[in-house]
Amino acid sequence: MAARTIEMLEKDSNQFALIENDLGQCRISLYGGHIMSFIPKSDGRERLWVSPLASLNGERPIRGGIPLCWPWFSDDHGKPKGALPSHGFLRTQQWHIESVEDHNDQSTTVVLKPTTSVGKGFANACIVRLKVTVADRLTVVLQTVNTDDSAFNINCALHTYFAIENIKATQLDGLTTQYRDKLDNWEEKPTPLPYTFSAETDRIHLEAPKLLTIVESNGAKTGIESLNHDSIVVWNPWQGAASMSDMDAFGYRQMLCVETAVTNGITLQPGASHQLTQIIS
Ligand code: TA6
Repeated sequence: MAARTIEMLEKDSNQFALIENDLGQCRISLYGGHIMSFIPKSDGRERLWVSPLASLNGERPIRGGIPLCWPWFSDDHGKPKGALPSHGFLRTQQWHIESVEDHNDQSTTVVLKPTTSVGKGFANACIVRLKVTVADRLTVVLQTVNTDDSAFNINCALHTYFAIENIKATQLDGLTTQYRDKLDNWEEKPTPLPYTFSAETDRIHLEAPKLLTIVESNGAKTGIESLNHDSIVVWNPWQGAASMSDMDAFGYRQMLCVETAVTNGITLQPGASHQLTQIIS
């Protein structure tokens, strides 16, 4: 029988779950339903980046790991900027573990639910779950089920901070068409090929490739498989990190956000469900 453990620890009035099996290890903060770490046993390399200055006590969203953006992305909620919390209200509330299931392939699935799936700016009846499967890859599914008697529209994203050795020696493979540049009035521009990084980057790519790869000059490769998305967001704050209280000035060098996202809106009919999925290898 596979050796699987799940350990709960409390710190700063927040609870953390450590799930470990023969294939991998994953750490989740119950505040935010926030995955903070994934390490496959095959190579022992941490795939996720969390800022050393991240707030972990529930006072603000955790800087790093996989913030859950729902039911809108960034400030795109149809209200004046700042009227509603950026990236929605899942990542700033307490979650709980609904179930833990071991599978014959030695993987483990943990299902978590938020305290509430309604909030200021969104009032439709629905069920939200986060399904995390720990294996030699990490499968993350943000599920939305419409239990209302009317349709509703959402945006969402798995806002993943990937750990890299040096952003200046990193390339992102798999994006080839156009993106909208948040730093230039959302102007549409061609994806640079090769996709390397030398300045602040904040882009919504208007394509939904299934497979992306972060390729580092030290030979490390991180696979990012996406399902049920309509776009990919790529972000690195570069020198902007210096003005972020929960990021050290040079933290931008060790991270790259590649986000599996729905940013063009998806309408869920009553009874319908959506599973935004990112698989990290
Ligand atoms: O995903 C890119 C982005 O929308 C950036 O514009 C930046 O705001 C980033 O998300 C981080 O947002 P946060 O609210 O977590 O500081």
